[in-house]
Amino acid sequence: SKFHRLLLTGAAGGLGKVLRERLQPFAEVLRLSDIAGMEPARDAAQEVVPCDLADKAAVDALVRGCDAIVHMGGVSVERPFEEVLEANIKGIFHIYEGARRHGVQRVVFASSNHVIGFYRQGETLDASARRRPDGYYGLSKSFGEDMASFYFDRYGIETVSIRIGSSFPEPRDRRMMSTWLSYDDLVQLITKALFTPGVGHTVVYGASANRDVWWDNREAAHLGYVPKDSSEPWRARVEAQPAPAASDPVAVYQGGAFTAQGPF
Ligand code: NAI
Ligand code: 15L
Repeated sequence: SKFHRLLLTGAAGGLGKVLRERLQPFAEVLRLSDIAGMEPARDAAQEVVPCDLADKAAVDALVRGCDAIVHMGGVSVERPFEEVLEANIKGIFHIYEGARRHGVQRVVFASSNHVIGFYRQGETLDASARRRPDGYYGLSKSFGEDMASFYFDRYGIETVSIRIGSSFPEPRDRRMMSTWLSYDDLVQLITKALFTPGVGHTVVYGASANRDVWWDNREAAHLGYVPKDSSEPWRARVEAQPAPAASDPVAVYQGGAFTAQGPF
């Protein structure tokens, strides 16, 4: 199936550029938005709409006319609270208010492993585990998940919050051997999140079928997400790198280095 108009925020970002190509088949019109510069629309099947997520009126206009939202936009690393507040915390509120006002029924929210970043590596978590955000960025994603929960309970807007691990072309370090999410698996997860009926507010971890994965997705089995890729082909190359000290946060916590960044 296909949406009439699908909104992708964060379209200029690392994942946004991938999704710009890979989500096009699922929409007659893909509306692409970011605060950073974007490639111009290729044809009538694309709309490029620059927008600051912190601007409520602009986000309201952005959401108007869309049937679903893939919300990837925002600050994606640990930053001073004031920056996270504008882009992520006000931003997610503006997205849901726009959705409510304009009757959008489905949101896919790019949450992050940094909502549970202070668990130790090797502990297995499911979606019900108490959140342990590892910074202002992780706190903003935790708030975003609560916003999604509230807008479902109050207004029936459905969301899948994907706690993305590390979605890059390849796993780059030992931690990413567990947290890596391939682009193909990301796209599978987002399309299931868009089209599975009756998701309410579902929280799912975004990881590939890695050997030592830390996350249990049985609570999100209704999505039918079955990862196809694995970090295993990169093991030898990653393990040839010098190992961090056993006490280094990158080797201790699921959130890795984010747990020790700042304060800004
Ligand atoms: P990215 O930083 O490359 O892309 C985020 C985009 O959001 C950027 O193009 C940026 O210009 C835009 N943005 C920032 N502030 C904005 C504002 N005020 N208004 C409008 N747009 C704004 O990040 P990436 O890697 O593409 O991630 C996409 C999403 O997925 C982010 O929300 C990130 O937090 C989340 N995520 C990504 C992970 C990964 O491994 N790539 C892991 C976990 C979560
Ligand atoms: C994230 O949430 C970030 O957006 C991404 O840049 C990576 O740092 C990723 O987590 C990770 O934990 O590897």
